[in-house]
Amino acid sequence: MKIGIIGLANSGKTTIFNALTGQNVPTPVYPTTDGHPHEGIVKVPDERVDTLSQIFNPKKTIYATVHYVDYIGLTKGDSVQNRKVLDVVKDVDAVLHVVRCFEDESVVHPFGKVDPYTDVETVRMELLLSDLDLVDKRLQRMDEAAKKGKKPDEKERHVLIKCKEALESEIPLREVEFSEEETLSIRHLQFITTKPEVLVINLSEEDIGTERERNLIETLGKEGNCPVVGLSGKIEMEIAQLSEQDRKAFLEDLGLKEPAMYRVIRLCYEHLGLISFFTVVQQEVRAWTIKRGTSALNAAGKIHTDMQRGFIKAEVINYEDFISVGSMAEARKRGLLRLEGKSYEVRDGDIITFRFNI
Ligand SMILES: Nc1nc2c(ncn2[C@@H]2O[C@H](COP(=O)(O)OP(=O)(O)OP(=O)(O)O)[C@@H](O)[C@H]2O)c(=O)[nH]1
Ligand SMILES: [Mg+2]
Repeated sequence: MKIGIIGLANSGKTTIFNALTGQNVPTPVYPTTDGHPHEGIVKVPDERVDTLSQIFNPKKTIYATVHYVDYIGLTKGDSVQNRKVLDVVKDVDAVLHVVRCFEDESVVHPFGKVDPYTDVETVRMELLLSDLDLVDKRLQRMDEAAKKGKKPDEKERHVLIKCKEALESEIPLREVEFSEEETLSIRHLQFITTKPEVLVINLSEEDIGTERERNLIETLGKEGNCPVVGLSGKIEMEIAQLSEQDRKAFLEDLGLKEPAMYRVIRLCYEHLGLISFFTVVQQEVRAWTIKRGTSALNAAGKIHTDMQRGFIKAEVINYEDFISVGSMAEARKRGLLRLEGKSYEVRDGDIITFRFNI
């Protein structure tokens, strides 16, 4: 899963990137305007994988991973600059939209005032405008090609006009119903408003767990129809730098259950409808991420196309059932290992061995 961190300049994107990845990228008090995007890959924490690894003691344990990207801020009314930012995140599975809620006079706010509602609206408007720009450019190119005698793809044009109407009414494309065919015909344009959004409200430490946090979460979540995480970037960045042991004590002091690096991943999984299944083969325990509703056949394809092509059966046991008996031999004896066909819908926590023939 790939997640792009976006927001206005100085909203705390890089601080939160550090909190989520454990990296230590500099976070100056003035806005960053150039340089390279920051990239970080972290493992998806999963106690079930830890336990399977203890039981099977494999040579290798491979967790699912999340790939974070952080770049410069979006700017109100600057479509050229914004294009640069959005090109960096156009292939992500979700955007993490950071909005500044912390007061700090030493940190410049692009509009001179901390106002989360206006900021969220501004960013969303820039995303809509950027997609609208892509639509217009594409339609224009199709017209030019038509003039030169090239037959335009009428289906695509039709979908583009549907997109244009939605965007002009300030509706993000993720809220528009498209048929499978329509989705395919515009997929190459990688519209940013088709991506699921998770909002992060970046609070001052004092605001954590307060009425202000609850209000912001409720109102902004309702407005944007998206999940909202409240956190303090600065504190979370410190937490991410600590050893596991110190971290526990620090979190307890703050009244936090878990670090943001876990919370954010979990929320993204939930929001994107993602689940995990596991494979235990040849000295390797491994977690795989799929969408809820994925068939055994497509889950096999996630591992290898050969496995999908030559699919025979999936031998399945759910993690909970496996743990209740403790070993594969015992599970087999008790008939807990099921043979499932291509259309079996994989469940969260399934341990699967694919039988295939190539
Ligand atoms: N007080 C406080 N300061 C914060 C918090 N989060 C970030 N900052 C500060 O705000 C400044 C900007 O933070 P960055 O993380 O660099 O912000 P950014 O969104 O990456 O900024 P650009 O990349 O320039 O757009 C830094 O000085 C941070 O220390 C927070 O939760 N509380
Ligand atoms: Mg930054």
